Amino acid sequence: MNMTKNYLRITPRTREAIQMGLPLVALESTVITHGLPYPQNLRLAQDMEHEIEVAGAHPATIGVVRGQVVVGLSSGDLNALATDPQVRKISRRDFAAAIVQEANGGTTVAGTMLAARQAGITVFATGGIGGVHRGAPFDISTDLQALGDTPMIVVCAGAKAILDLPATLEYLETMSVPVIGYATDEFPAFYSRSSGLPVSQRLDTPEAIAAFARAHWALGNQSAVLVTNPIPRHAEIPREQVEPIIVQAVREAHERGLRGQAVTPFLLQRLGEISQRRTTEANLTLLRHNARLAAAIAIAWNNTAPSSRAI
Ligand code: PSU
Ligand code: MN
Repeated sequence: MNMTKNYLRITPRTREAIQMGLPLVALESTVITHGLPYPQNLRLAQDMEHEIEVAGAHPATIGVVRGQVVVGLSSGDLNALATDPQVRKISRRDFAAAIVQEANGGTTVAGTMLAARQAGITVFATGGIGGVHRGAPFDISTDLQALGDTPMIVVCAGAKAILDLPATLEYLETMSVPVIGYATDEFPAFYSRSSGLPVSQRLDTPEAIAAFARAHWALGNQSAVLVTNPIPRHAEIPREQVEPIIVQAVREAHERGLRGQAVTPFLLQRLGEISQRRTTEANLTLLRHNARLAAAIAIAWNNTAPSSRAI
């Protein structure tokens, strides 16, 4: 059932935190390798870990280094992934290829969830999950499958606005994934706080989220609890401003015939160029914001002793 230790390496600091039952937050690395340019990507990775530590929890960034799946990347590892021009994007099906070819890779939401689960980590922070792409209804991110079959609390700022949000929400419903609005009734749209679409449940505190997750899993559900945390107001790009840029970038992706893994990184990069980095700045802010909330949820989760669980 577990990846053998040859494939999965939990670094000592992270292993100790797991063994001591301390609050942990997993972090993905595709945002480092394919989501942001160097050196912002490296700084962001360090900032997210710092936010989690300041909040009183332990970060464990996950990625693939020379064919080994690492839970709790060192700063040297982060630097290697942030600067490797050959670095791969690793979703669930890509692990084995990276392992046998001893490659470096950034793990997506789906890939990170797989490794975090093997390590026994319950809370995970990212920027925006993948979803159903616009105008390409068969391009559905594996992130949605992973959310459907991995019991984990995943904190995000909604699905990336480049996606078909109504279709993405329908898919999450099909996969039995509760979509929690953190202090909001609306599904946030990544760069914008609102989408006009409802969440399945609003919750206003980390403690309520921890209690919700316990109840969800106590009944035998295997799906994730998706917590959506709207981007802070000061960093928000209103929907009517970002939407035309997204339409343009999606059109360019179609014109270039981009497919598969290349689509999301292209769109994020083009949005940054067209908006003169405004979308990139918003992305950085929401990532740090999500790290903070995830740390609070990890602490709340740990404070609810399993012995006091009423199943
Ligand atoms: N959020 C960001 N930047 C990113 C991603 C999310 O702010 O780069 C990544 C995540 O790792 C997510 C992936 O899992 O994009 C989705 O890619 P795809 O649509 O190809 O499944
Ligand atoms: Mn895709």
